[in-house]
Amino acid sequence: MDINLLTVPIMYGCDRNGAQYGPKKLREKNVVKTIENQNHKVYDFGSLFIPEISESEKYADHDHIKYLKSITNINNNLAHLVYNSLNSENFPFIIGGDHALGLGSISGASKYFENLAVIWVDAHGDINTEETSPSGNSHGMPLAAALGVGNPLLTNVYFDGPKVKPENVYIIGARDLDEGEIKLAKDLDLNLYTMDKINKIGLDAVMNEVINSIKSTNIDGVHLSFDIDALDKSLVPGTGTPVEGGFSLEETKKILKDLLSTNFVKSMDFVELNPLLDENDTTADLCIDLINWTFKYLNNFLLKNA
Ligand code: HAR
Ligand code: MN
Ligand code: MN
Ligand code: MN
Repeated sequence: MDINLLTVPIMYGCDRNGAQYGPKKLREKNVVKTIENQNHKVYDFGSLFIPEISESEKYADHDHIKYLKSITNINNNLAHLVYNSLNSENFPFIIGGDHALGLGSISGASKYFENLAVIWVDAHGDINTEETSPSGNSHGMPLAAALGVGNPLLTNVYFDGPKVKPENVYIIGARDLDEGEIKLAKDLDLNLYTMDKINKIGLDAVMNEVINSIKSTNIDGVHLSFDIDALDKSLVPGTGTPVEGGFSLEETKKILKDLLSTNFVKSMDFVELNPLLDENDTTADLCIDLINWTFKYLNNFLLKNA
């Protein structure tokens, strides 16, 4: 199938130097060829424009959310590219950069699909708001904003209001949630599969539950947002906020295979590689392995009206 590769070299969402070099590193590692070798046609649209802002201006737009206006603008632009990709029957594959870009991807996919679901594979929930965020880093907020919760500049990206319904949100692999995130997940009754829960009922059962749940509703598209820190800390030195107790490589591949072979994933983010933190490119090489695996199982793309 046809893939639109969109890269978003941002670090304003994590406020840590290096995440902006993820796309460059993965291009050097032949990410395009990797996808093509799995029999897809790749249109490389290059990187989104990221304005240069000095450190001293990070709180110019908001006293807690860093680089708020730039994050908003970048996500607005990304949303339109994702929407147009889907509209032209291509699969948008978005490489970051930090996870703040998830808001733009979801917003674009949400404009295209009537009833979008989001699967968020991550050590974190990324459902903080300006009130609950301990850091002010917007990569901890995109999923909340997509649910319509948080600062209006974020919740109204691309079009006003919520982009996804709480019952259509699945978080898999969380093990580092802030207090406010736990409360919001509970209040909204999100489908939250923490690592504790996964260890209790088993990954097989979790994947079956998620897939059956999506199949049993009238969801017409799934956006998969994959944060590499879902993997165990020991496997991903090249990411900004690694957390212990995460997935093994084998478990990660099972998650990706199970989700992608169902054919309902229509767009995907791949985020949070920080080449400056990496050790001998081990994380970058792991990313290439996972991207190869992803596109091996992404097949038989069916459009919503096909
Ligand atoms: N929950 C913390 C915060 O909001 C850390 C967020 C984390 N990092 C990510 N996102 N990589 O998944 O500041
Ligand atoms: Mn994340
Ligand atoms: Mn929609
Ligand atoms: Mn994370």
